[in-house]
Amino acid sequence: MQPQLMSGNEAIAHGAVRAGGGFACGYPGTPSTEIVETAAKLEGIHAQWCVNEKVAMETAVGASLAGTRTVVTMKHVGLNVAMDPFMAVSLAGVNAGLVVVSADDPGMHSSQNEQDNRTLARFAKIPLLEPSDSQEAYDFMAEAFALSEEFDTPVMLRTTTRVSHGRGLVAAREPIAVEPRPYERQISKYVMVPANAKGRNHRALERLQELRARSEASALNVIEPGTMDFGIITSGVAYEYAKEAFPEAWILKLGFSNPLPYAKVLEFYGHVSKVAVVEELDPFIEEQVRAMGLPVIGKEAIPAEGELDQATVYRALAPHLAGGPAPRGPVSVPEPAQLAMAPEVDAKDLPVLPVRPPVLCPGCPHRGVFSTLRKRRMVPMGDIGCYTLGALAPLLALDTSLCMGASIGMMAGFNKALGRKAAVGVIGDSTFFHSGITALLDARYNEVEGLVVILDNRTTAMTGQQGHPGTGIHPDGSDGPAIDIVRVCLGIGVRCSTADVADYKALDKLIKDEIKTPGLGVIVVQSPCILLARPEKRTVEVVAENCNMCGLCLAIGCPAIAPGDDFISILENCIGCGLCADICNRAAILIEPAVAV
Ligand SMILES: Cc1ncc(C[n+]2csc(CCOP(=O)(O)OP(=O)(O)O)c2C)c(N)n1
Repeated sequence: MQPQLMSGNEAIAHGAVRAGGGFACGYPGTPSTEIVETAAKLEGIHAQWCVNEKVAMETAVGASLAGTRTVVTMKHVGLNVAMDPFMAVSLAGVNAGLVVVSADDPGMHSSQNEQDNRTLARFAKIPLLEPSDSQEAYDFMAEAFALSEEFDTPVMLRTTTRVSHGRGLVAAREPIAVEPRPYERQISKYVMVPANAKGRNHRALERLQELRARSEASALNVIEPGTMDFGIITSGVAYEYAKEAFPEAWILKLGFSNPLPYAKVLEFYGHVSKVAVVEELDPFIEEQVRAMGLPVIGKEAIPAEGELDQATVYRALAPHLAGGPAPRGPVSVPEPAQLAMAPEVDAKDLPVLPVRPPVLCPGCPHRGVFSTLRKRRMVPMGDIGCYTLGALAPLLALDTSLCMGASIGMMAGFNKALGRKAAVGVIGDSTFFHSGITALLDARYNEVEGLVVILDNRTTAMTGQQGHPGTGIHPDGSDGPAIDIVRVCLGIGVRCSTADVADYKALDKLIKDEIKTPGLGVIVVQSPCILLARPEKRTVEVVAENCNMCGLCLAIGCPAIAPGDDFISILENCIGCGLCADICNRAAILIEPAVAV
């Protein structure tokens, strides 16, 4: 078959199937999401979304114990949620191969923090594989499953945004036939009580030594000879940048980067007299090389934040080469102009792009909720989803956003500490199921005075419209049972009412009344994401003589409303949700059918 163009995420799913993988699960999170989405379209593998990453990890361990090669996927912060089972399964080990994909996001393209999860593989004493392109993402899956079974350990396959989302040609390999691995009862291995865990911990430490020997011999850790007296140790996508910036340098490419192959590193130092480590984010390899007592150029030159690129790597290291030890072979450090991306570009030659801050879509139902909430004297504790954009100007309707599910617990703590209903928690439907639900149980148990607004837009909008327990939609598009949020709330004894932003005035009143009512209350705003609902476009007109540019409608932050000198105008991207007409108190905005609101 001809090589196919695939993103790294697609390649991981295909690579899993080729290597006999039969189970894929995870929770959406950029840049990991498309792995489960791709697996859901492939034959021979079951794919499912789990309610959160912890449940996904536990589900994956169950599938592995049942004898199916399994891949579990999440974004870097998702692994924080899954840390408890992750650390324990390192000791318990696996039955069929278990691969944990951690998709990290250097540069925080769509994340609340920047963390380097290579450290978490080391922390958990498990092997770490780092593909640098789509072909490797595909090939490394087979290696990962094999290592997992041979060493009785979960294996982390760590990608970053550029590997996950970059596309490259992938040549399909021969499918791997997998022997069945029936489940065997092994209480001392799978029951992590202290007496058993001690033995397993000892085994994990022994395993680490055996894995180091394997990493020394692994074909994934290669020395690529160069012609300069300069060597670069690198892994993942940073390899591509290093290679392009210094095509004549010696390279030690670490595809299997934990445990670090000490002997191979020493061998590498035998070829060159100056070595740099090129890695994104933390000095993960660098610090281990330094601990070996070896001199190395590292984070004093290479940025420890954000993404790298060829030009950054070149600019960071070139000064360290000038005046260095005499070259052993013919040396030519590429001139800046030789780099694919010229390091020095005159800003005046670049096209000026307008600054486009992220903004809620025109017609987004979250906007109506924020418009009413911001009128109340409550501290709005936010959460993570599209609705986090409500914190930005001009809405300024959320005071906090910490991590998924935090809004309800923060609201509870705030109100308890002050002894009154001072804060409101604002949370999306997917986030509610992910980790808000336990905080609501807690608030009920602790008799919190509070209000929770659940923005039930019937999807996980932020990561691209995935299903969740509230919708029942599976990653292959099929329908499953949908769980009713209102009944969940009522079931735990919490007062719960519903609203729809289409009736803005009723929503406004409901929020006002609920704030005044003692106890804990939930309002579920049942208004579907505008990208799902795709309502018929209604025309909105401005009555110029009624508009005095008071700014009320502009304050809802709709990208379809533009200020003018004397009156506002409605732009073409308006979908006619009518919120601006509801908000205007001068009848300056009319919505078709021509009804002055
Ligand atoms: C621990 C963790 N997992 C996943 C994500 C990625 N993520 C951000 S918001 C979100 C869910 C948003 O869905 P919802 O709460 O329904 O809000 P919406 O975007 O639909 O408004 C996800 C999966 C994350 N930031 N953190």
